Amino acid sequence: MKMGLRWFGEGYDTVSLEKIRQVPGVSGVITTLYGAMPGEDWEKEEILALKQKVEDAGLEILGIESVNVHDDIKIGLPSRDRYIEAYIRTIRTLAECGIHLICYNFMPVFDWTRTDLAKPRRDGSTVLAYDQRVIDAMDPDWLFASMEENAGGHVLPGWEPERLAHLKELFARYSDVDEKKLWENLIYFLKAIMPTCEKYEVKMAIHPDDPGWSVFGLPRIMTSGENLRRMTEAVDSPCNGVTLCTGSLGTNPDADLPGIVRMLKGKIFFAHVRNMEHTAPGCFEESAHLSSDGSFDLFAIMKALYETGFDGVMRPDHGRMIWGEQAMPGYGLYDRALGSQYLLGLWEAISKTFSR
Ligand SMILES: [Mn+2]
Repeated sequence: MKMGLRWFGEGYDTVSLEKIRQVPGVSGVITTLYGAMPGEDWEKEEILALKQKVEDAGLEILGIESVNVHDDIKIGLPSRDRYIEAYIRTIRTLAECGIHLICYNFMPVFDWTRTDLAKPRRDGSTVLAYDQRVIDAMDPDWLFASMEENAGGHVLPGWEPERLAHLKELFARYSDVDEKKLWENLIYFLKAIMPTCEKYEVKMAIHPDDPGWSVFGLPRIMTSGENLRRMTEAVDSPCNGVTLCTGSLGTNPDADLPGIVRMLKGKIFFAHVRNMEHTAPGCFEESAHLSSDGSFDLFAIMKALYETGFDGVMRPDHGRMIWGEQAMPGYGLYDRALGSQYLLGLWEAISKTFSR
C-alpha cells in the first residue's frame, strides 16, 4: 500500500510539495492537469513537466485524479466516439509517462455536491456538509453560484466554471438520459477503452457518486457497493476497477463499508479513506478521520482492506479546516496530514497483528 495526498498542482493548490514531503509515510501525490477540460488530449510535455516537478520534490505521482469524462460520452451522443478516442490517447500518453492509475467518475453535470463548504463543528473547525432539504429548495444555478462564491477564490475540482456556465443547456442535454441509458453509456465507454488499458497496464478506478443518490433529478448509478460490483462484472478486465471512497459510499447510512470492501476484493485499485457524521436523514457533515469523531469504524474498514489483500494507492480524503489554515475547502494540509498518520497507524497495527 502506498499513501499519498491529493495535490492540485502549482498555482492551484495552497499546499506545496515540499510540505507534503514532510508528512511521514506519504510517498507521493495524486494529481492532475488541473486546467485540462474533459475531452482534451493531455500533452506529453505537460505531464512530464508535472512529473519532474513532483520528483524534484522527492515524491512520485501515484495516480491521476481525475481524467474527466466528456459529457457527450455520458449522454451517449454520436460525438462520443471522438471524445473516447481522445481519452484513449490520454491513457496511452500517461502510461508512456509511467503513470498507471486513473480515477474518474461518471456523474452527469455535477461532480461531488455539498451545500455548505465551511460548516462549523463542535471543535471550532469547519467542514464540508450536505443537507438534502437545502438542495430540494434550490435551483442548480444557485447551487453553482454559492459553491463558487464560498470557495474562497479556488476553482473546486469538478466544478469548472467554463463547463458549468451553461447549466440549463447542460441539463437539457441530459433530459433523455435515465439510469438505464447511463449504464449503457458507461459500459460502452469501458468496452472501448479497456483494450488500451490492458495493453499499457493502466488501471481505471471509477469513483462512486457523491452523494450516492440522484441530485436535481439527474440519474446516478455508481451509488452502492452492489452497483460498483455490477460495473466490474459488466466489463470484466484486470484494468476495470474502483476507487473505494468511504465518504461517498457512506453517504448512505445503511452502507456496510467493510462488507463493500470484501465484496469488491481485487477490484479496489485506489482508496479514499475518511469519516463523516450522519446528522439527519439526507444530511451529513464531514468529520476528523478518527472513528470516534464520526459515524464510521475506520479500524474495521482498514482491516477489511488489509485482509482482502489491498495493495493499491490510499489517501486521506477531505479534511477539516483547522488551525486557521486558508486553503481549498476540504484540501488543507493540516487535517489531511493528521488523517494520513491515523490511517498509517491503523495499517501498521493491523499488519503486525493479523495475517492476510
Ligand atoms: Mn473520494
